[in-house]
Amino acid sequence: MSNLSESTEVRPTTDGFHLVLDALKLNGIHTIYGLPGIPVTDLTRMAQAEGMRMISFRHEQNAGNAAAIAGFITAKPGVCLTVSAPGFLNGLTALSNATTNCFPMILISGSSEREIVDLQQGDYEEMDQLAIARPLCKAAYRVLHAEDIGVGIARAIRSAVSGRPGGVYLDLPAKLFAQTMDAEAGSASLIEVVDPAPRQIPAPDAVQRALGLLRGAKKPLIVLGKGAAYARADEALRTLVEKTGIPYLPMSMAKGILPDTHEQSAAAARSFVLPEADVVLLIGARLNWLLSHGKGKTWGGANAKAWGGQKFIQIDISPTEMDSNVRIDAPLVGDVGSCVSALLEGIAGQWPQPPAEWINAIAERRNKNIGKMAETLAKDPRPMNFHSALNVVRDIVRDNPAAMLVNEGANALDFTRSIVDMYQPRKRLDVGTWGVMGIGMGFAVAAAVETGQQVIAIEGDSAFGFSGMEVETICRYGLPVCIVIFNNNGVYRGTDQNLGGGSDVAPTVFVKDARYEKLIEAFGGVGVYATTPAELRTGMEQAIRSRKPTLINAIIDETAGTESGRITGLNPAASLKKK
Ligand code: OXT
Ligand code: ADP
Ligand code: MG
Repeated sequence: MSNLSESTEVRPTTDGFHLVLDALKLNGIHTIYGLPGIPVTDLTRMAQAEGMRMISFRHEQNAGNAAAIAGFITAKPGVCLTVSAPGFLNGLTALSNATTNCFPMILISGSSEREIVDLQQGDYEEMDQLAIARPLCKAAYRVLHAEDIGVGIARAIRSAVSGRPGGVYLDLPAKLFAQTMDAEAGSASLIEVVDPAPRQIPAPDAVQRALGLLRGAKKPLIVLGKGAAYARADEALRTLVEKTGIPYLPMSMAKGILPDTHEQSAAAARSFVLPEADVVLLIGARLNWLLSHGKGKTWGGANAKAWGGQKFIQIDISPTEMDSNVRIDAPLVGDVGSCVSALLEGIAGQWPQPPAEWINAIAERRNKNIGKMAETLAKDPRPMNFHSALNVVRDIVRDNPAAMLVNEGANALDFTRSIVDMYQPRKRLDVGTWGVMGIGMGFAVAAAVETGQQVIAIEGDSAFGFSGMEVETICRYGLPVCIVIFNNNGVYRGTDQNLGGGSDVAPTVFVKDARYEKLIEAFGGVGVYATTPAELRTGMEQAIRSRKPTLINAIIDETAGTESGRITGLNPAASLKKK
């Protein structure tokens, strides 16, 4: 009897949908950025029903960018959810960009049925997504059975955040979601990942080698990269800089680890310190194009050869980063926190401060540049230019140091980077390693959602166009985002001519005097048209006071920009001109 009653007892079941959500929640992931459609519409509904935050976008690329930067901001993988084939492809640029920038992110995409896809029988949105994603991310997995969902999510999380962080693809075919299994067994199959990003302690001899090199330096320099910002070793980094007295250069997204106003910042003497330094300690910064690959004119060129060139110490979690461009004399492989702590232990006693000539020479150069900049910023030209507009943004950020600053464009990017000081770590979010346009609104949404802080997005008018429709998303969720479009009527500037003399405008030129502010008004946000710094200031102050979604169309002199901003020389035609 009792056997019979046991066998007929109806035990609760769970399904693929809920296992995915439960696995994410179990690992502290409570927000999904994405876009609904077959086969994930119900997953988005159920996510809300289960108490998760489902931020729904207008285009998957922006949802992907949001997830990627959420990963950078929180050091947990940001999750993006897309539909099959086209939705997946739309998310892929962001996944790839996340991997390039070492941001932890998981792109979860629904996909069509394996049996049909593999025989290429023309399923709805058919595509072999796993194969396409694999070369573009750090790891790619597919789950076919409900009981493997826990393992799939655990592997995705670990892959995204351990070692060098990056993007992970998780392929979930439509059929998986409707699979059911015993609820208790389902719950037991989930994995709460223990220590997903283990510390990586550097070898003691590597620490001694690095200290030896640093101790002997006459012109030492520290370069802080976004890996240092990501590592959240802010106090240790500050102590290292201040205790050693070594000047430091922050890469773009490392600005604010120490306040840009710190007296040891060499940012305003960049082109002086790079070729002059004799020992450079790179902390979470790669010697890629942004650092001229560690060689050539930027680093002393022919002169460097004469005195033997710079010696490099590099702290990085990825061992294969060493020697990627030039010899690394003292590789220090480990996480930034552990490596910097180990260095600090080694310098616990007396540490020789850098020679006064080096410090004074940097100060002289820095003060000269800052003085020159102050003169330029004090001007009030009509029409407004990048400098006079950024003078306002600079004040606003100084007065609101906790605000998140999103920044993209060419001139709008480069001028903002050098003019707007940052005061706190991980506040500046920008185009990163690829110099990619289109991160703006996705980053802005995630910055607001993840931190609750005011977001200020400084956007070139071209840059904004890549993700502009997300102003509706910003209004829908009522996010405290103040978008400022630096409107100079085009890509780089608005004055190019059609070289063929035809009636089409030049490829870089947009509609003149476009009224971008009306875009946000369509969705109930606040639009501001600003032609003077005073109008810009009032608009930004009101946006911050009200925390209302605001778009300020800041009209900038259309002749003010230069081709590609500060990287003109990378245009192929620049080398033609030299010949
Ligand atoms: O030492 P020197 O004397 O040299 O001076 C330096 C510092 O010492 C000094 N400085 C200071 N002075 C005084 N005070 C302070 N506080 C201070 N701080 C610094 O200032 C100078 C400069 O300092 P910086 O910036 O540190 O040094 P430098 O030499 O510039 O650094 C070198 C780099 C390489 C590290 C730096 O330049 C950098 O980080 N650059 C990033 C560049 C980048 O990524 N650009 C974006 C890409 S451009 C292009 O690709 C664009 N596209 C094509 C496209 C893209 N990207 N993506 C996609 C998906 N499709 C297409 C497009 C379409 S940009 C673009 C749109 C452009 O149009 P918009 O309308 O959007 O924008 P506008 O141009 O505004 O019109
Ligand atoms: P930037 O563009 O600011 O110069 P990069 O993106 O080029 O910075 O470099 C970031 C580096 O930081 C990458 O090589 C990455 O492996 C490394 N990194 C990321 N997180 C950590 C960490 N926690 N500890 C050590 N290195 C890290
Ligand atoms: Mg422009």
